[in-house]
Amino acid sequence: MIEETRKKTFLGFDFSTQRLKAVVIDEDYAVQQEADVEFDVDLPEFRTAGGVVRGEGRGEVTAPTLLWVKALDMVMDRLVVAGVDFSTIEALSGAAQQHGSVWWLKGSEAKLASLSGDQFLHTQLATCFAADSPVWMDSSTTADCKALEEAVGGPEELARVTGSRAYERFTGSQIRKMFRTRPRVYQNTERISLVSSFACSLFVGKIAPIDLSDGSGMNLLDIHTKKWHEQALQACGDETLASKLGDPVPTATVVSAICPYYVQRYGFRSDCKVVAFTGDNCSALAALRLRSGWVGLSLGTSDTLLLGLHSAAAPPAGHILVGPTSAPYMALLCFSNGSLTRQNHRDRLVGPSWEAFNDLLQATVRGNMGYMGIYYDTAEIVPRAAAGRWLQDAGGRPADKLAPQFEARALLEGQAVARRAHAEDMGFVLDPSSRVVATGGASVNTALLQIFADVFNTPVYVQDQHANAALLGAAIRAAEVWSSETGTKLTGSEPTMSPVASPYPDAERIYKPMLDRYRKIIENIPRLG
Ligand code: XUL
Repeated sequence: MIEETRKKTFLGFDFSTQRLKAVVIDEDYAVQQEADVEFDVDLPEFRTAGGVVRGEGRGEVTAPTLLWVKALDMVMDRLVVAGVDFSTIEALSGAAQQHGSVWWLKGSEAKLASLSGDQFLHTQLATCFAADSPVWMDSSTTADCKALEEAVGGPEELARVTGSRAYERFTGSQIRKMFRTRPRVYQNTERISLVSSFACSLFVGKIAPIDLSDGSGMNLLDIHTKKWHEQALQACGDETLASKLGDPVPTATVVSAICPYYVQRYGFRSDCKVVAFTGDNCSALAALRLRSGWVGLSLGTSDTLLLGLHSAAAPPAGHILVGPTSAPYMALLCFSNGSLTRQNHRDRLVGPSWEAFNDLLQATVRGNMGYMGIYYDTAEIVPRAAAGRWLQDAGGRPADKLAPQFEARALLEGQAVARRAHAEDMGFVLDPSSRVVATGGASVNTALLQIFADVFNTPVYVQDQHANAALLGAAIRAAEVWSSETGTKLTGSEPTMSPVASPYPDAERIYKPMLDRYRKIIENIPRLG
């Protein structure tokens, strides 16, 4: 077959908290095959619950690293069963839960370099890990966070340099805890990987570099110079830490060709390219093809906002990361009151029907005659605040109760206004090319999307091609990096989406004042420390 007409496919993985997923896409970026391993169910011998193990110490949450290796053996076999022809895969990449760390014992890189195609990975790498992997759900490092912030000149300075204040789940404080409480593990560790770079290592047969985007979730990387921050490293380990981490690389990097193990065992081409793996949120941004000035809106249990940014401001809340694609930076904002809160109040106001709820909305006008509401059924992360409910009338006076139709609109408008206000706090600027790209369960609700279109004064598009944006993003990144390296244009590279909601001409006049009112309201609600 001549080179141009040979079938080309791309493989993506997502090492998420509860499962490992894989997807093969073609040149149109259409899904060809998928496979999935659920840790608790398929690998019960590791005794995980939800993919993790809760430790004896308060807030400790880890995952047995070998579980992920064994899951890869399994998912590869499932891809074989699904009929994947590995010889058509031009490039592969992956996404992984952010912040978790992998502790490679001394001598591990040599084992990675000499994998035999006759055996499973997990039997050959069984003795490679110095400790279980602390994961993003761990919250046991509050003291380490304080120490890190102090060493770098305070929380604002740490946020300016690394893109985030110190967070318990971020890798820097996790490393500091290991250094402090288990010095022998630290000393015996050859290299420290993120879950993403660890997973990439399994494909390249050497310790893969940390990519800049996922590396921004460590509180250790200077996101401006794109180098490790000396003071932060010193605060979290000793003089060997920089070499344990290795130099970070841009996310759109081909790390190397796939290692011979996969050629022998599965029939991959020996020149199949392995593109640096990255964090799941970074990968989701890639799946939505977000450019600077675009907003990715994932409407799930909680609402996550992904923003493409031209430059990096010091974020008061949320996180700024080096961008995984063309936008130089990205922001990540996670609002804990999302779909669950919307549903609770729908049920309270009209029962379990979105149709009935949307009828209520239709009975009100945009701007809700000045009635506003903030609904936190659960403690909120952005801003950090306790659960509560605050209602106001048009004059800014607190209201105890509103008629159901006003409550319905106050809830949704309040959420959309909060998303825009906090996006702007991160340095996000709307421009004429801006758009909101919505995903997730609630993105089918066009009444909700119309409110987002008006509040952001920008059209809303829906990405419904695939439910799992991080997984699809992994395969798309493999395709895009391969395409730019080889100079080959791929048919899937131009997303074909059409807007599902567009703003009314008076949207900015109605909602701009509400943004100011929202900022005033949140100044006065009880904050968590
Ligand atoms: C992001 C975070 C989570 C994990 C989940 O900061 O901690 O979204 O990436 O996999």
